[in-house]
Amino acid sequence: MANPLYDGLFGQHVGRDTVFLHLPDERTLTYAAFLDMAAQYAAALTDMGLAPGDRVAVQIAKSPHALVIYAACAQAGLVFLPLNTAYTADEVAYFLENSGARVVLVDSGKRDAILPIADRCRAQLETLDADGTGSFATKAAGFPPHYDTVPRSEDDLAALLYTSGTTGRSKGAMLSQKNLLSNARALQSEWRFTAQDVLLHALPIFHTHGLFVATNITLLAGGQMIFLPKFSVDQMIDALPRATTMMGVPTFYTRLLADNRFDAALTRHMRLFISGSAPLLAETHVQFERQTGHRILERYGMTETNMITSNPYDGERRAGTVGFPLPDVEVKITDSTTGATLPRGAIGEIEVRGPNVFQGYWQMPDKTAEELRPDGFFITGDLGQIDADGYLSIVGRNKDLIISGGYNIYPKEIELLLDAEAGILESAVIGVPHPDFGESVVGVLVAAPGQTPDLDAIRSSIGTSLARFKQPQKLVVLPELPRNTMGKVQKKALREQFADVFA
Ligand code: MLC
Ligand code: AMP
Repeated sequence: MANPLYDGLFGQHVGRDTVFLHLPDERTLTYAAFLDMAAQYAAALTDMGLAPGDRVAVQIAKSPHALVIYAACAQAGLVFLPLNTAYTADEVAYFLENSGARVVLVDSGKRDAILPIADRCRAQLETLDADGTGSFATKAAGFPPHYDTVPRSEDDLAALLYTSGTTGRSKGAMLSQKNLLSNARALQSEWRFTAQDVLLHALPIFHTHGLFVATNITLLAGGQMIFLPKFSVDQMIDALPRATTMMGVPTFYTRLLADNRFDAALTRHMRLFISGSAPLLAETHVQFERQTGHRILERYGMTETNMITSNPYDGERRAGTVGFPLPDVEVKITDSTTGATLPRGAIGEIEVRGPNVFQGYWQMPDKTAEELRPDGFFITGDLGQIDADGYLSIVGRNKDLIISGGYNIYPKEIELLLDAEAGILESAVIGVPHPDFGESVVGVLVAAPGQTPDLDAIRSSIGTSLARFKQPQKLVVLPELPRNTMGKVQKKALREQFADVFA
C-alpha cells in the first residue's frame, strides 16, 4: 500500500539535483537534499515513539526545515499541526491540550516558555531553529537519509489546522491526504504550474495559503520557490526578476503598488500573479493592470475547504469576483435561515462540496454538525452571489470575523478577554477599513458603573495572552453599546461609527 500524499508531492518525479528552494544569500536546496533530510526527520520522529495518526505541533520560524517537517510527517504518516509564530504561550497551550500533540517543535528562544506547557500536556518538546540547528536537528542527524514511507490511505489525516471559532475557542480542521492532494492537482492544472516555474514565496507557512496552495503546487509540478523568510517590499523587488509566478494576500499587492520600482518593466517576464485569503479591492486589480500590464488572478478558499473557486487562467479575470468553482467542486448559494438553494443572482450563504472539503473539527462533533451538512455541503459563513456568467462574488460575511492582512481574527476571543478586565462592563470588537491590512481591529468598551478603565493597563494585560496581530489597534470607551430591539449588539452601527479611524 502506498502513501498518496507523500508519493504525490514528494515522490521521485523530479530530478534529484533540481533546485527546490532558493534561499537568501544565494544558497539553494535541491530536492535530493530536502528529501534526504525529510527521511532523517521522519526516522527521528518515529524513534521518539510516534505512531501514524499522532499529531506533531510545530511553532518555528519560516525556514526550509519547517517544510522538511511537513514532508517528514507525510512520510511517517503523522499529522502536521503548524502554528502561527505570533501565538503566545497561552494560545499554544490551548492547541497542545486540544490536539493531544505528542511532540512540539519550537524555536530555541521559545523553549523555556513552552516547556512547562508541553510537560503538562505530556508532549515531548524539541527545538528546531531557522538555521537548521536545535535538539531535534541533532537527533535527526543520527539517522541515515532513508526511511520506509509509512503506508496511508487517502482518507487518513495529513494535517490539523486551527481556525478561530465564533465562540472564542479555536477549532482544529482535519484535513485528509485526499483533501490536500486533490486541491493541489486541481490548482496545478488550472494555473498551469510546471517544472519551469519559480514561485516567489513570501507568505507564512503555517496557513493554507503559504503551505498548501503555494508549496503543494510547486512540489507537484517539480518547480522551484524563492523562499523569503517574510514579506518585504525590497526583497520582493530584488527577487522578482528571477521568478515566474507570485502568490500573496492583498496587502502584498497594495504595498508593492505603492513603490514606483514596481512597474511594467520589472514584471514583464512574469507569468502569473495570484491573490487570495482576503478581498482584493477592484480598484487594486485595476491599478495593478495599469501599473504592470498584468491582471491579478483572484481565488477564494478557506482552511476547511482548501481552494474553492478561481478566476480563469485563460479568459476574463473579473475584478471584484473570485471566479468559478474548481473542477469537482460544487458551489451553491443558499438561504441562511432555511438552507434552500437560491436562484442565480441572489445573495446568500456560500456552501461548498467536493474532495477538497475537510473531515470535520477535531473532537468537536457538535461544531462539525453545525457547519458540515450530512450531504457533504460545508456552510462557509461567507455571503456570495453568482452572476449570469457564473462568476462568484463574495459580498459579505455571515460570521463575525475580521480579516487583517490575511490573518483571521474572531472578535469573540478578544471580547472575552476585554470583558474580564478591571473596570469593564462589556465590550464589542469590530473590524474597520485599514489602508494597509484591509481591515483592522477596534475594541469598543463600556465602563462598569463608576469606573474609569485604564486603557494602557488593559492593553498590556491582554497582550500577554493574545498574539499581537489580534490586539485592538484602537480602544475606545462608549457610554453604552448600540443594541437592536432583541438586545443584540449592533456591530454594523459601530463599524459605521468608527469607519474612518484608520483612514
Ligand atoms: C503583522 N502585524 C499585523 C499583521 N501582521 N497586524 C495586523 N494584521 C496582520 N496581518 C503586526 C505585528 O504584530 C507588528 O505589530 C507589526 O504589525 C509589524 O509586524 P511585521 O511582522 O513586520 O509585519 P509585516 O511583516 O509587515 O506583516 C504584514 C503581512 C503579514 C501582511 C506581510 O501579516 C502576512 O504575511 N500576512 C499573510 C497572512 C496569510 O498568509 N494568510 C493566509 C491565511 S490562509 P507591532 O505592534 O509589534 O509593531 C486563508 C485561506 C485562503 O486565509 O484562502 O488562503
Ligand atoms: P481562513 O479561515 O483563514 O482559511 O480564512 C478563510 C476566509 O478568508 C474565507 O471564509 C473568506 O472569508 C476569506 N477569503 C479567502 N479568500 C478570499 C477572497 N479572495 N476574497 C474575499 N475573502 C476571501
